[in-house]
Amino acid sequence: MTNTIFEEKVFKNIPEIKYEGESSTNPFAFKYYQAEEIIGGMPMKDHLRFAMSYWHTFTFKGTDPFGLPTMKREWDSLGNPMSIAKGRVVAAFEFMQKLGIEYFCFHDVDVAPEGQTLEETERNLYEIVDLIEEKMNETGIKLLWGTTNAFSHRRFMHGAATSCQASVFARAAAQVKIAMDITKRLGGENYVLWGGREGYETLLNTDTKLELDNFARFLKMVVNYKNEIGFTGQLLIEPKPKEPTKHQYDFDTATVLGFLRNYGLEKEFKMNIEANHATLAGHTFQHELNMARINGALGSIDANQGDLLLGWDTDQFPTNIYDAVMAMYEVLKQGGIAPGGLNFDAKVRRASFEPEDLFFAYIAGMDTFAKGLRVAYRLIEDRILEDFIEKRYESYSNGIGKDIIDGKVGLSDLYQYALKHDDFKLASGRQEMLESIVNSYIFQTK
Ligand code: XUL
Ligand code: CO
Repeated sequence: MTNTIFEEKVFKNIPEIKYEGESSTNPFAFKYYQAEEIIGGMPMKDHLRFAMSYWHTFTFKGTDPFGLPTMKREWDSLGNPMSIAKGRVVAAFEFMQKLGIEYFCFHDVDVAPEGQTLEETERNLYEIVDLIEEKMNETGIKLLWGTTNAFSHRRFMHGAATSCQASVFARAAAQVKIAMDITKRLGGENYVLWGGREGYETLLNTDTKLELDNFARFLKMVVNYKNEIGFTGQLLIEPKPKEPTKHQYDFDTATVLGFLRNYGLEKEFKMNIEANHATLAGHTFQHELNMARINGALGSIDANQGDLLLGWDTDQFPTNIYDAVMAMYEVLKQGGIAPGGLNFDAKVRRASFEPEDLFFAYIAGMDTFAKGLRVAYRLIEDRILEDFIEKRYESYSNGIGKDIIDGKVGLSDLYQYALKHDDFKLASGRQEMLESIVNSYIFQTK
């Protein structure tokens, strides 16, 4: 079936992307990403676990609030929506193979058109899933995570699990059920819940208590269903502070952790941290990764970047090396990202409309994170930050500091101590010195 969709390979003019090293000027080559190179006893590809986002790469057409589609895609000329959907699958697997990407992620609606009824939608979806499964078997490419889109359709205008309409809650639940079934069938290693419209626009019409309780009820159903079908993957929540709604309940990692703990769900979910969502929340990418990590909740990463001059989710390919270093630093400190990975939840700009641009974008993102991994690994190996931080807090390893840590003292004891000790032995934080060292690691690491 698959061979009859296109007469020739879709990306026939593009070579297989190989590693050529730092001095290469070939735009169709990796300069830093060498999949099999061992770093710290593990191939780079297993540290990074790169995934392709189906929606941005194969479904996105270059529209924005002011403009029509710009992308030139061969599959769009295949006629009816189901043929286009099949063409996308064939093209997507060819694309991943050319880049050596071993994972992908998708929402139900990215891969198959919605029908008039839920039944028809489900039929369409399973027809495409059959083809996806065939291609996965043929190529060995795996599913990092599946999810459902419960935010684009007009039925979700008031939310999905937090909608004021119970029938919409039910529809969202049905979609999650189907998407979880599919994720399990395809051997997905994670299942993601991003609360696209789980939030509110105005408190004039919103019962926040009921909405939050319902959101928790929904997540409990997800956990129950996971156990019912024996899905062994990791459940992930993806924090985002705003957009599409003005205020989203999954604002950031700290908010989500508080919510999960409030409803006794903290053992069931980890975070899928997205760089652009972190910056929209007024945090750095590293802050969000760090908060998740120290709370044992760092599950996976949506690797992209925003534009700090624009106040919305621009979902650009990650090219900022500093952010990539510090992101990989957090990943290494937690002992790896598996079973999560690095999903490029990123899209090419609408003026980058040619198929080649998709390759350039992924090469840029993969090289940035590969170099980030190399630098972060060396920083940790040389204990550059660790030794400094250890020394900075050494007052807690003996004397009164140790008593505080051991819970041996209270306010009265500390009052007595403070009466006698007002020499605070403060030391410089040395921020600029550390920044300079990190820079030299970036400059010098091959
Ligand atoms: C939206 C976003 C989503 C999730 C999956 O900002 O990041 O694409 O990653 O629904
Ligand atoms: Co995302």
